[in-house]
Formats: sequence, C-alpha cells, structure tokens
Amino acid sequence: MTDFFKGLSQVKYEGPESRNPLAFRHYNKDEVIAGKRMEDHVRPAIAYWHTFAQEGGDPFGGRTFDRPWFDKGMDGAKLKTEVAFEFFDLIDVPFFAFHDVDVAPEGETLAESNKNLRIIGDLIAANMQKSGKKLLWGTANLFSNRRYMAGAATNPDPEVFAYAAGQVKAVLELTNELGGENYVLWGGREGYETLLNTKIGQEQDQMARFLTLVIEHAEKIGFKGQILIEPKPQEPSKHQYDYDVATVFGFLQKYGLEKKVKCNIEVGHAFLAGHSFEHELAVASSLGMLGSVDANRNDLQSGWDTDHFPNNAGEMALAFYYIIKQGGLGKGGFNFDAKVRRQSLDPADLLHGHILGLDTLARGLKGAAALIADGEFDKLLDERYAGWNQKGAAAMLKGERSLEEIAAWVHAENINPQPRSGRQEYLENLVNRFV
Ligand code: XUL
Ligand code: CO
Repeated sequence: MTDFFKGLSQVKYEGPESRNPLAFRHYNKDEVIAGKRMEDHVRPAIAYWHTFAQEGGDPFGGRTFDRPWFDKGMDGAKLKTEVAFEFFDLIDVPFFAFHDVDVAPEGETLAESNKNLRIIGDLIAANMQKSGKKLLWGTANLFSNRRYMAGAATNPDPEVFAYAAGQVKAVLELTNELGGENYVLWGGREGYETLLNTKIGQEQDQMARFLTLVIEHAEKIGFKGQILIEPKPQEPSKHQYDYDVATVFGFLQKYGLEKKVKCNIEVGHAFLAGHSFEHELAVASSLGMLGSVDANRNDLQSGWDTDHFPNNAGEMALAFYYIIKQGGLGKGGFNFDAKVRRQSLDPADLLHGHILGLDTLARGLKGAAALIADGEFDKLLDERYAGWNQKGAAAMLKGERSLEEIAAWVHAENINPQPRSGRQEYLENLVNRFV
C-alpha cells in the first residue's frame, strides 16, 4: 500500500440527496437498468495517461502536478503501477487503458523500451490477478517521440514505419497476454501539416499496410479482442487522415478492411470534426462500426481538444440511446479519456473528476432507458418512415423499380406529396421529459 491516497476510502453510491462530495449520486454499479447492471452497460475504464502520467502543463507553462513517480525511471513506473491499482479500487471501476509509454519509460532503443514494458507488464499482470481489474484496451504511443514528428505509419522514412511496427508488436502482444478486450489505433501524427511536402496517396497506402500488418499479427497470436480506430480530424496534425467515422469507413472499405476494424469514438473529437457525439455514434452504429467510446468533453469556446470530464447528461442520454438500440458496446466500454485541470493538484481531485464522469454517464443511461421504455420516441420515428413499408415504396427501395417505372407510377396515381412537420421541438420536449 502506498500513501498517495492517504485518508481516502472507496467511493460508494449514496443517492441523489447525499452531501458527501466523495460519493456517487447517480452511478450505482449494481442497479439494473433495461435488464443489465449499470456497470455492464458502461464498462468504465480509467485512462492511465491522463490520470497518472499527465503533468498539468499547458502551452504556456510546464508541470504543476507533484507526483512522487515523476522523473524516477523504472522505480517511478513501479510506484505508479501500485498507485494506479489503488485508484481503480478507490473509484471502483473494472477496467483501465494504457499506452506503452504511460506505464514504462522509453529506452534508448526499441529493445530497451520493450524490456521496460515487459517488466512493468508483469507487475500489471500480478496486480490484475490480485484485484480482478481488466484491461479495456492497450495502445502504442506513436506520436510523442520526435522520430514520429512526420507520422509513424505514414512517415516518408520507411525506418520510422518499421520502428513503429516493432513498437506495436510489443504492445499488441502485451495487450493480448493481459486479456485486453480491444487494441486501439489512434492516428497520432498520421496526417500532414502542408501538402507541399506530402504525397497523400502514398501515405494512405502506407497506413493501410500498417493496419493490415497489425490485423494479421493479432490473428496470428490469437488475439480475441477488437481492433479499433479512433477518428480525429485535427490535432496534432493540421489534417488527420482519420477525420471522422465516415472517413475512416471509406478508408477501410477501399483497402477491404471494414469487417476487421471498428471505431472508438471520442466526444471531443466528434466536436472538432463539426459533428455532435451522437451523430458519430449513430453513423458508426448504422455502419456496424460502433466499437467503444472515449468519454470526455471539450471546452466549446476554445475549440481545442481539452479532454474535460463529461458533465452533460443530455448529451450522454442521446449517446446511450444509440448504444442501447444496438444492444450495447459488446467488448467496448467508456474509457475516460479526460483529465483534471492543471490547478486540480490533489489526489482527491482525480476522484472528483471520475465521480463527475460516472454520475453524468449514469444520468444519461437512465434517461435513454426511460425514453426507450416509454416508446413514444421510437413510435414517432417509425411513423415518419412508415410510407416505406408500403408495397410500391418497398419495391422502389429494394431496386425492383426503374426510374421509368417510378415516373410512370407518379403519373398513374397522380402522386402529389404533401409536406409534413418534422416536429423537432415536439421531439426535444419529449426527450426533456426523461433527461
Ligand atoms: C488523443 C486521444 C488519445 C487516444 C489514445 O486525442 O484521444 O489519447 O485516445 O491514443
Ligand atoms: Co481518445
């Protein structure tokens, strides 16, 4: 036991009236909602990078957090592992997620980095065994080191591609050994700053080759988890190739990979792409691509990817609507890709952030479940499209009518469509009843 969280005890559900700031008011993991325990709907995960590796810096000033594992090499990494598992227990969340460099320091060579990762990987495995905590996903950091400044898979230098492949091999194998349920590839610096030095087609071919290598190796080592791509339109590159769900799907289809990969959708990334979070979820779900979620929010005034903790229950209700409708996230979950602000120095602040996130998700989940149980919302949606169930319309959709036949039908029946209200405000009021 370390003394990092000295004086703090496990966060419990105390109900909406509780005045205890270190209690859940809405997140009650064992409460059954729409036939499933809340925890099994949400499958929440703690992001190692924001919770234990983040230093509190911003572009105008460095580290504000004082963590006893900073700058301490492998001894620090070991202490960080112990503290991480103490945190998973305090916040009582079943999953976590990590990049290689979050858990173990990078070495001078790939061999040295792999050795560090292996040592900490064994420590993580022992802690998982003891605690019953599970790995939602693993990933490789292919963007922080300067070798990746022009991308990893999409780098003009094939040696960088090869180095990144070596790095992913090690993290994918560790993820597999730890029973990870997903492996995530976020684009990092796969994109470009200026077209003046960039061959887009060449870079896309490289990215597809890299992804294919990862999929093949995952199959070879018997990895049973999902491979996920996390779309993001900009940051760190001006133009990121995995712009949004639709762009990722088009890319995967071009290279015949759309059945092998799903998406990890992040709230803040959806906003950066000019979409709402629920838009990205709805598109992914309709394409069979909704795999997992990175839960957070952006500061909507700054227009940056600020990774605040979620605080909008209404937004989460619409998100859960699509998740419940598709029967849940399967192997996916809600990873809190969110960080406390740079002035939130205390260990307890890490708990406050995650309590906010979990309570917000719980309120959203309950709202969506109530909206679905009530039934009017789905009924109105079905009614809006009911015309398509009629024989002639159904035949038209199936491709059984030519343009000539359709035109003839309009003339024969004297069809003259009358506009109907889209009832947006009615629907917004309906949603408000449950959120
Ligand atoms: C970056 C981001 C990453 C990925 C994992 O914006 O969201 O933290 O989730 O690499
Ligand atoms: Co993310």
